[in-house]
Amino acid sequence: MLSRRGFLGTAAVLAGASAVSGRVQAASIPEAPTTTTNTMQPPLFPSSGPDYQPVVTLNGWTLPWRMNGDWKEFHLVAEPVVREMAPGMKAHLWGYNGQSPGPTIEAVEGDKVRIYVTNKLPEHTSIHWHGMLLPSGMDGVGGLTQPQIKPGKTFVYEFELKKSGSFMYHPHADEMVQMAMGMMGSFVIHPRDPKFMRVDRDFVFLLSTYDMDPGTYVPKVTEMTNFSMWTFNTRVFPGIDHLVVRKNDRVRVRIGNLSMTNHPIHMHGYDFKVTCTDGGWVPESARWPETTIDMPIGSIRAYEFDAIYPGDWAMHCHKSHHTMNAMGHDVKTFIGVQKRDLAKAIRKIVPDYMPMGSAGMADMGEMEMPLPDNTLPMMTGFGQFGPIEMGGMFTVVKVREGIAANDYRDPGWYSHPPGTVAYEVSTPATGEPPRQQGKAPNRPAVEVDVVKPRMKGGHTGQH
Ligand SMILES: [Cu+2]
Repeated sequence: MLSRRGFLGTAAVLAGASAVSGRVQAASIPEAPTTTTNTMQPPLFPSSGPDYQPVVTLNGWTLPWRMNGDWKEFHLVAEPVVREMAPGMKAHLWGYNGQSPGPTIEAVEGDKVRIYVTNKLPEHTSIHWHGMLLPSGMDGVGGLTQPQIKPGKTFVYEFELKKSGSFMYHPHADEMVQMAMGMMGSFVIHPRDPKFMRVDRDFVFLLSTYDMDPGTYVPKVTEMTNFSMWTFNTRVFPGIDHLVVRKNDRVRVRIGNLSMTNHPIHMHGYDFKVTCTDGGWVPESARWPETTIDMPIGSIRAYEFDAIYPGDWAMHCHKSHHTMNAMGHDVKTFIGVQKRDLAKAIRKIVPDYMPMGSAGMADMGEMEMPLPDNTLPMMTGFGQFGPIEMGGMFTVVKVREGIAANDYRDPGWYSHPPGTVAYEVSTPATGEPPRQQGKAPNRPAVEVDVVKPRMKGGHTGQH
């Protein structure tokens, strides 16, 4: 599914190119592979150098490289892209090599990397390598450590990977716009010792947010707080890949937060420990059990667990508005309001009018509401028992017996062993709910003044 962009042009052949130095001496710039695929691509196993278990990127891919002497060479192209956030909705973003986020870069501790960056955006850019230990002039801060990369130009970054761990890349040029437009990617450095912190499955993705009104295609780049699309790797439920895991595998999940708010990422069914941040590996003595990791802004957390409990386990941001898709912020709360009479009156003017949400909003998960083009339902998606009523930052960790190593294909919904699913009982006729008789012993009675709730503008909230 990867296509070859072809050679982007031959750089000037340098005299004495056999001498090893830190300068570019390649006869040509490496190809820049590109893809328009937005499903998880298979892991890219190393063909030379130390062995490692490659990562898989949710709804993403790893950038192929080439060896040139002892340099590992990559080529990123910053450019406008179209990203499908979930079937039915496409966003016009900026990204790298055909997608947003850009491809994951993978290399090994001690590698010397040479990363070509070609700018095909309408404005200048740069790339900062978040969390890396490198020479100041390779840090990618436009104006501070290098000139900006003008449209049509190619720059080269060269540095040695000093330590293993989880990192990211993003522009440090017109950042507010370029990050709001989706310019970012993951950068994973594997330990030189193949046995150190080895896992069987290693997932990576970024948290990012976009302000897109229903029916629009381009995020509003000036938004500071009021985002509407909450994404794992710029995908929303039900468009986010599931994390398919073989029972008893050691699993790592690396999450980077390049959004403008924190996200408490919660995984069901397990407890686990953070083993790595963008600062490095966490010593064993400093880890504590968690079921929710509050992801700070501009940082990475990787957690690990042994996949001993089979099942379909939800994994999501615990801010409930972040498991919703764009709704427009003027949706009113109608819980408790009897809208039947109102609806009758409105239908005389608008025949299709349908009152919503007087019990809650769950009915929206099931209803096929007419939506503007390029708009996802606010809450949607179906599981084996019915509507899941989610959107945004929600996916499923599927732990299964009997799948092959490195097989990430969707195994379908979990087949629950008999007697292990919550079930309905026939409801006995109920009388008065039981009440505690008398006062609790040795405790003084408390007089409570019941204050009538204040009514707003004469509206009682009930009829
Ligand atoms: Cu969140």
